[in-house]
Amino acid sequence: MSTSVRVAVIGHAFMGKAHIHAWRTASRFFDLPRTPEVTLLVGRDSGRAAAAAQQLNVAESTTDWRTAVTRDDIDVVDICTPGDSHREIAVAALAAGKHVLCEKPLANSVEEAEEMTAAAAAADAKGITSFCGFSYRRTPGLALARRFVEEGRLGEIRHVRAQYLQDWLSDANAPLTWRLDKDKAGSGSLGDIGAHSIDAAQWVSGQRIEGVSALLHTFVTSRPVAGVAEGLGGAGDATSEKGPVTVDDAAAFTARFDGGAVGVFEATRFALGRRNANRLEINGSLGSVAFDFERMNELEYFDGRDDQQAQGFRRIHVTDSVHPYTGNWWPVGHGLGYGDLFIHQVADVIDALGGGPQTRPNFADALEVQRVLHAVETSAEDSSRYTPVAR
Ligand code: SOE
Repeated sequence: MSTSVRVAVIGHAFMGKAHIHAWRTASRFFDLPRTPEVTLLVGRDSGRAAAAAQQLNVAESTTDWRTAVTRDDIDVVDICTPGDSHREIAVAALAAGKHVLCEKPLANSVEEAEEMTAAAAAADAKGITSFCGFSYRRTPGLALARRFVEEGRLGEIRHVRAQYLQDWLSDANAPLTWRLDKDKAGSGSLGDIGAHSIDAAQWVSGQRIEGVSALLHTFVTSRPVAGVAEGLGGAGDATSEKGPVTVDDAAAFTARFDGGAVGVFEATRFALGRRNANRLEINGSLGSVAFDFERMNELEYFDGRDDQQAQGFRRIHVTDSVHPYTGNWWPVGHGLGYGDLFIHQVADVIDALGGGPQTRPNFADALEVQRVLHAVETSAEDSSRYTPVAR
C-alpha cells in the first residue's frame, strides 16, 4: 500500500479551502499511517481554479470533474460543492474505485442520498470507503459530551435541545448566493446548519429521531443577485438586479427520539448577534451537558451526583491530553479553532484508509440525517398540523 494518499478536491470556496488546509496539515500534528497530499483542484471556472490552486499550493487544476474522478493517480475524491452536484460526483467516483469524502448535507433529497448510500455499500464490498463531512463531531467538546453519555454520566436521556444560530443573512441586502437557491442547496437554514444539529443530536445522544413537528419560515423573499459565486453574503457582493429566495430562512421543530428523549430544534441565519452559535444541551436523569461552538474549547457539565452544596454547571476546558484529539496539539489551556475540526476529520479518514477503525459518519449515517430533513419539510408543508390560536 502506497504511503501517500492522493486527493482531488472538487470545489475551492469556503469548504474547499478548509479541506485543502486540513489535508495538508493533518500529518504535522497526527501520526498517520499514510500521508495525504492534494494533487488536483477542480473548479467551475478555469481561471479561478488556477488562481486558487496557486494560492493553496496545489500542483494542478481543472474544470473537468468527470476525468478527475477516474484518473489512476487519484485515490480520494473530496466533494466540496453545493448539494446539487453531490450525487453525480460521488456515484461516479465510487464506481471508479475512489474513496469519497462528501460535504454535508449528503444530498438535496432522500432519493439522491439513498442512491449514494447504495453506491457506497457496493463500493465498500471492494474496500472503498465513504465519509460525510459533519465536521462538528470532531470538536473536542462535542466528542467529550458523547463520551460522557456513553459512560452513563448523564443517566437516562430526557431532553435534547439544539440551536444553530447565525446572522449573516439578517441584512436584507445580503446577496442571493447559492445557499438561498433550493435547486442548488436543497433547503436553507434547515439543511445548511440544521443538518449539523440533527447529526450531532443523534450522535451525542445515541438515539435516532423518529418523528417531528415543524415550522419553516422565510423572512426575506427576494434579494440582490450576488456579484460573486460564493460567499456568506456581504452586502458588498450584491448587484442591482433582484432574485427570489426559494429556501427557508429559519426552521423550528420538535422531535421524539427512539430512546424516549424529547427534542427541540432551531436553525436560523437571522439571529442578529449570533455569529456561529452551534449549541447542543442534553439533560439526563443523572446529569447534563451544554456545548456552544462560539466557546468551542469548553463544555459545561452538571453532575447531579455532586453533593447538594457543591452542585452547579462546571465549565470544562476541553484542551487536556485526556480529551478527544487535543493531546495531539498544544499544552493544556491553549485551545483550537474551526479549521482544526477538518484536520481531525482528515486524521480519522486517513486512519481508516490505513486499516484503522472505520470512521463515521459514513453515507448511511448521512442518509439518516437526510430522512429527518425530509420529515421536517413534510411536516412544515402540512398546515393541518398548525393550530391557529382561537381569539
Ligand atoms: C454557512 O451557514 C456555513 O458555512 C455552513 O455551510 C457550514 O456547514 C458551517 O460549518 C458554517 O456555516
